[in-house]
Amino acid sequence: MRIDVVSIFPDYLAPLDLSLPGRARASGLLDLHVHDLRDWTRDRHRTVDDTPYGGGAGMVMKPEPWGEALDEVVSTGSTSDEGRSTSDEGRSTSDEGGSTLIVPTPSGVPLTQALARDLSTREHLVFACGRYEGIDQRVMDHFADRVEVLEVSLGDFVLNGGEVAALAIIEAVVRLLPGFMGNAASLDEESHEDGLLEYPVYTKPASWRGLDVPEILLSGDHGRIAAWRHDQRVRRTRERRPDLLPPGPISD
Ligand code: JCQ
Repeated sequence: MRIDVVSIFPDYLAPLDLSLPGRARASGLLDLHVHDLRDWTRDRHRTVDDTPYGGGAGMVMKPEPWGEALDEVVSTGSTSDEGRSTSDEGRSTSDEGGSTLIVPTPSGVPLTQALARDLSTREHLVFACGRYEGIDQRVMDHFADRVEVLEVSLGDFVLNGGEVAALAIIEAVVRLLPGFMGNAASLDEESHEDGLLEYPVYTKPASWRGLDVPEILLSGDHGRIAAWRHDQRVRRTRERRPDLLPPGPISD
């Protein structure tokens, strides 16, 4: 998989050189490139924002630098550049179907494990990290004619920019790549009953600061342990995420 990230703060993406995606990169599973949006500005001040049409607070990211950046980055994607002449470098028309443009924003569709799994099957992901009040909508509308464009939200809260959200999405996706280490555990994840929160987990010591591990977990009775864990999942979900449970009376 290839991932390109475009941002006015490319240094924010430095953690990608360490963590989980860093290991996928080292193993050759992931080809990751971070770009500075200002490299595609043409004025002396390298301007990326302007005041919103219609009024309102804050600034909006101008479409022109994004257009020039994404013309280049979106088309470099998919399978490989090998065998492409240097005059063709980064250009193609036929392989653009392999690119998916992702714009992290609180106004997007929610990131779910199902969406992360879908994204992990794509050949080329491009992240457009916005700042201020967002990116001129015409950028997303224009590129939607060339590639799939997904505005994606991590949840109902506001960050200063898309960079931290892009990091989270990339980590959620890269850990699902086939051949990535620790993948056995993530396959396992899918075998769990769907749509419930996880049960609480414990390890040694059996007693810590006066708190004991639930005795059933020490019993060796795997049937009762499985039933207890299921009950914990249901209780936890009812308490923390009732939106995940089907409507109606509590059945246990
Ligand atoms: C993502 N949950 C919150 C903030 C505008 C593209 O335009 C904008 C992007 C951001 C950054 O993303 C988030 C976010 N998921 O704040 C404002």
